[in-house]
Amino acid sequence: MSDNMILVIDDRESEMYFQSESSFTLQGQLVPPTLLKKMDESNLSEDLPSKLNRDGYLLIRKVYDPDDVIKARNMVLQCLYDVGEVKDPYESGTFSGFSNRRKFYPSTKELGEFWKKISEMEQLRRVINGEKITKVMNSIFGEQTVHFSFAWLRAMIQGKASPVHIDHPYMNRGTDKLVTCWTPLGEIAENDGTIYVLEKSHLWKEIREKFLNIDIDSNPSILGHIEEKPLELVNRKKSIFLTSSFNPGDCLIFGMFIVHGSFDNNNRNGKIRLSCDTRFQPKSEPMDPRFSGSTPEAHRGLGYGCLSSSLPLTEVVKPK
Ligand SMILES: O=C(O)CCC(=O)C(=O)O
Ligand SMILES: [Fe+2]
Repeated sequence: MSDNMILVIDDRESEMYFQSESSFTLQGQLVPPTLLKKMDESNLSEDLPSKLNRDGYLLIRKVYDPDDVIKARNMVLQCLYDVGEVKDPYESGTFSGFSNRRKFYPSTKELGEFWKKISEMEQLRRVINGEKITKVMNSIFGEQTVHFSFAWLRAMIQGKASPVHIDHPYMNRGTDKLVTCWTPLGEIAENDGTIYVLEKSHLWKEIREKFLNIDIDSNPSILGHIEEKPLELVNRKKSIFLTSSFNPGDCLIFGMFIVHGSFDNNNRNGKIRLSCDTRFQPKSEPMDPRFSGSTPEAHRGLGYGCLSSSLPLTEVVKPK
């Protein structure tokens, strides 16, 4: 073995997670520590556009005021408490194992309206659409930016995870100058079902070609997510899961073609993982009409009822 190889291995090891008990699983399957690496952190003084181009993502800490994030979190939790899904005290964000949501909101339409009301609360919008993140987005695009009015608020209980996918097939009827901003609402530890991106996957031709111009709403039989198991995909492409824990105030920004998903929420105390994803683009570019305006139709015309989180936390859904 050459010196060079030893150096490479040492360098990788210092960045990997070495836990005696890995808490990272995907559909119950353990993710070997050798396939995990910490995301690189960026700060606002860096050349963010080139870094986003190069790495496919930007992890930026302390973008939002943490107090605002906690206020948004507590507002969401209180709404979940009101439908019986969160235990007392609601601020702890512990799943009750029970739900009254469907009793109060029996139809998809009503469930969607309930989720819309929460998603549009001022406490949440002050964070996810506020001045601080907009400034970051303006500097990334080098011009004035705007956000989709639609927001993807997610509450993930133990055992739940988002499937491996890219965002492009879900939101490509406007400009391709579009980024996702993933905002944790509260602390998210490594075993709380945190988000991952696959290293360098934004450059994979295979995925780009497979999904380019695919639109999940124009053909209902098309699957938006990637069918191959993430562990198999990572091994086949000789990639790695890049991930992190998060604190209130942090955000993760990435483009439409990077492969990502979330690990299973393995928190043993029943802590719900709360996050919200939003989309930003230049103001001068056309916006996907499904996600703009005061009553965004979103996917399949269901509005906020298209989101799996609009369903009671006790109900299981198949990813689309
Ligand atoms: O929060 C998750 O589990 C997935 C988030 C995601 O897919 C996104 O932000 O685009
Ligand atoms: Fe996504």
